[in-house]
Amino acid sequence: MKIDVLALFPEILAPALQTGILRRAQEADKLAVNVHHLRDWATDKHQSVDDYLYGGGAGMILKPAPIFSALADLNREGTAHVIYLTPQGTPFTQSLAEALSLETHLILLCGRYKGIDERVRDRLITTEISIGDYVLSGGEIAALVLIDAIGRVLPGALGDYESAQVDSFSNELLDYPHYTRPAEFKGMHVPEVLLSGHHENIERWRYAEALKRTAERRPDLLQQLELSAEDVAILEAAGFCR
Ligand code: JEW
Repeated sequence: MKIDVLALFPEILAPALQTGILRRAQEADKLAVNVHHLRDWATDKHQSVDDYLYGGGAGMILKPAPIFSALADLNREGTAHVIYLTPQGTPFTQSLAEALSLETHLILLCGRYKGIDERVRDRLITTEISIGDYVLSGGEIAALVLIDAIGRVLPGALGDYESAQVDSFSNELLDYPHYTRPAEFKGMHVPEVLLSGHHENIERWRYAEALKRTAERRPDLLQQLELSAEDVAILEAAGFCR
């Protein structure tokens, strides 16, 4: 997987790309990330990349010419999936991360100020993606979120993702509570079942905790699932009625 990032503040991405799973994915040649400075494609003597809005109004947007030149250079083959991060995009989800991890070449365009000229969207953007319903000051951090989520599901990048998937319910439910040593800390005890060594009971307990936590915190997620009779029994016993 090759990812080109086009940004006005490329330095925002560097430390995260050099850390942890993303670093290892790149060292293992599963992932190649190149961050480019949009200003390198500016042509006037002031290297300007932004301009005022036609029709008036406060603020600036990124002008089309530098972005068109940059994307012509970065997408010479014409095969890249070109993504613009914006609050107006398709919501980013784990399944979208998994789908994008199968692409060979992504280009992530990071806007700044009040966004980009609409003609960039019309002509050059394959997909607009939103990482959530809040307004960032630019697309760089959103791009980083995408790269991080995609990087850790790349085939062979983690070795842990496959094993994380061993919990058959980890895709659809919130995670269950985790504990490590000591068994008692400041008067708080680790649930007895986890100390029992009884793997079937442990798995049942974890499943029930995940189900209850999802019902409590994310009823919207639960709504999308087909609940079994056992699930309903667990939820009713915990005082959740449907
Ligand atoms: C995000 C890129 C570029 C993505 C998610 N858009 C916009 C906008 C901004 C300020 C004022 C008016 C409009 C900020 N902004 C961005 C925000 C991505 C840009 C400029 C972004 N949240 N925020 N999910």
